[in-house]
Amino acid sequence: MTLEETAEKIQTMEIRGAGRIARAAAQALHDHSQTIHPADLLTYCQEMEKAAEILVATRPTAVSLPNAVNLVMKPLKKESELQSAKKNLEERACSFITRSEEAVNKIGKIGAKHIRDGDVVLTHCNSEAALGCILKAHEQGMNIEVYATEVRPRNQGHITARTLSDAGIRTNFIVDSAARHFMKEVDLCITGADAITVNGSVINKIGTSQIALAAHEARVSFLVAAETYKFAPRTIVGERILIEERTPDEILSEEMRKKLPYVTVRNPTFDITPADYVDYIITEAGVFPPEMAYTIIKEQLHWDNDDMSSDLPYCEEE
Ligand code: RI2
Repeated sequence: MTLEETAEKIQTMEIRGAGRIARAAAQALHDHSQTIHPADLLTYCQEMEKAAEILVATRPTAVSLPNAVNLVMKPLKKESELQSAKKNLEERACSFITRSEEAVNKIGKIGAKHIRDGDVVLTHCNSEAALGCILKAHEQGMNIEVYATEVRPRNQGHITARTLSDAGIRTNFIVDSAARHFMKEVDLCITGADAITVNGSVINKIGTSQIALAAHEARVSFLVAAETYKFAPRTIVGERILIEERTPDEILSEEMRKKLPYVTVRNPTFDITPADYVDYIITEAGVFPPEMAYTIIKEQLHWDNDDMSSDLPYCEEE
């Protein structure tokens, strides 16, 4: 697959899920590096930088995407020779992919410890990290039941229902607006995250914050399963997470909209759940309260002040 094809698939959500798009971007950088034949190091850096920009521009919210690109690209600045620059970049891309897969696995194991035999778990959207916890608990022989939301407008809940059903887990498939109605039957909510800010707010699929609010009201635990690269370093220096707003076509056809001249369709893809409504964040490095987001960014992502001040360019002319 070419870099442009990967970018297109991420944009159209054929490749989706914050972890998956991060891995797809790393893979695309790796493949692009192998495909191009630049004459010198500077040309290589410039071409890779263009590729990085294309990938990062595909979806604005999931911070896993720029974090993955940054991990692969940033050390390019220190390179002095073309062949080793290429080799090292390709190795970093592969190592990110492996570490990402391992992280999801670890989260499943850690998260499963928070699920008790007989629990009823509610999940929203389709998060491999959140589902990993549920599947692991089931694998360990726990008798669990799940409420899975539909997830309008893109219906990612269908993928979740399919996965749970394939695993033989009793699942109740509900429309998003039924979450509060069923909350009294739920012991625990687990969702994924697209980004986590320095104050511990969780940005995840639209509707997550309503579920967290209902869980809070019902004194039901609300857990977030997220790899450490879902934490957003630049929120430390005041950058805000942009909430993607996708095409109205996902909600109402153009034909329908033409008949409703006074109606504007709004289609935000994500919302923000305040840290107050989150009990724990389960990462591959352990379980943290959301208040520890700053420490995770500093200690797990190893971001320092230099990283905060510059992003692109990854290459500098002599
Ligand atoms: P994992 C998804 O975004 C969902 O919001 C999901 O909760 C989150 O990414 C994390 O997913 P989208 O790509 O990385 O469906 O845990 O918009 O799979």
